[in-house]
Amino acid sequence: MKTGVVYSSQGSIYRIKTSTGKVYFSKIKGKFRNIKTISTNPIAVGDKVDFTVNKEDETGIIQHIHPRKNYLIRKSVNLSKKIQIIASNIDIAFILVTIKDPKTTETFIDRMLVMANAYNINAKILFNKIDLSLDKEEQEKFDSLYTNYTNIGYQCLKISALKNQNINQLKEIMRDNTSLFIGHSGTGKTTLINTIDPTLNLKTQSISINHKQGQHTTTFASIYDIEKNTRIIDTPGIKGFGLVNINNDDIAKFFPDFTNFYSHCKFNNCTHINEPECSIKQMILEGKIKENRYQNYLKLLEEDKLYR
Ligand SMILES: Nc1nc2c(ncn2[C@@H]2O[C@H](COP(=O)(O)OP(=O)(O)OP(=O)(O)O)[C@@H](O)[C@H]2O)c(=O)[nH]1
Ligand SMILES: [Mg+2]
Ligand SMILES: [Zn+2]
Repeated sequence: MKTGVVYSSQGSIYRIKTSTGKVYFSKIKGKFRNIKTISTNPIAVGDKVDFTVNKEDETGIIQHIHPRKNYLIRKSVNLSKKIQIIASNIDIAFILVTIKDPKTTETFIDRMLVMANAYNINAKILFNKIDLSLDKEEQEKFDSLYTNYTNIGYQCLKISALKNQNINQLKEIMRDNTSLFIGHSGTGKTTLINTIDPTLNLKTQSISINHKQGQHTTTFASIYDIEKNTRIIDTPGIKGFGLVNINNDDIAKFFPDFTNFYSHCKFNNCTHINEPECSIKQMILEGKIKENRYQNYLKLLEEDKLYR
C-alpha cells in the first residue's frame, strides 16, 4: 500500500502524488461509492489517501482516506443544492477580491469568511488588480473594505498578480503552507499562481468584454507544488454558494466582530433581526459594530433562504 495526496480529480480519476513525487492515476474502491457521505464527491483534492497499485499499468485504487484536518465545502446555487467539498487539509484560504473587472460582492466575501471560520480554516483577503485605475466611488469602496476587514482582524494584502506587486510579501506568508485561492471567476487566481511560479504556465483568460465577468477558465481544483513544503490549490471561479450545516441563529457566531456581544442578547437563539433586547443591535447604535457589516449579515441571512 502506498500513501499520497490527491492533487486533482476529474470524473472518477484521481491524480495522486506520493512524497517521492511520483504520480498515480487512481480510481476509488467500489465501497466508497456506496457510502453516503455529506458530499457528492467522496474524495477531495487535498485528501491524504492510501492506495494499492496495479502492477500491470501502474494505476492505483484508493482504499482509505486519512482523517481531514479541515475542508472547505459549498452548496450549489442550482436546484440540486448539491454539497461539494472544494478541497481539504488547507492551511490558509486566500479570498481573491477585485473591486472591478469583475466586481466581487461583499456578501461573497462574508459568506466565505463565515464558512472558513465555521470549518476551521485560516482565511486572509487578497485585493488583486490594484494596478487598475478606480473612480472615486470605487476607491472609497476599496478603502473601506480594506480598513474594515483589517480592523476586524483579517490579514489583507493589496497585490497585482499581473504587474507583480507585493508578491514577495505574499510568498513569505505562503511559505511551508498549503494555500487555497478562491474567488469569483476572473479575479486572477490562476494568473497569481503563474506569477508565483512562471514555469507552470497555466491557462488564464481575459474577462468578457460585455459582462465584465470571468469566463470560468479553470474547471477543476488542482494542487501545485511551489517549493518543497509550499503548495497552492487553484480552484474554479464561484459565483455564490450556500452555507452548509450552519443554523440561522449560529451565523453571527462566525462574524468575529460580533462574537463579544451576541451572548448578551436576551434570547440565546437571537437572530438579531427583530428580537427585543438584542445586544448586537445595541452595539451598532454604540458604533462598536459597523452598520454595513450588520447589513451584510442580514443580506446573508436573507440570501441563504435560496439555498435551503
Ligand atoms: N489588470 C490586471 N489584470 C489581472 C490581474 N490578475 C489577473 N488579471 C487578468 O484577469 C483575467 C482573468 O485571470 P485568471 O487568472 O484567468 O482568473 P481566474 O480567477 O483564474 O478565473 P477562473 O479560472 O475563471 O476562476 C486575465 O485576463 C488576467 O490577465 C491583475 O493583477 N491586474
Ligand atoms: Mg483560473
Ligand atoms: Zn441579538
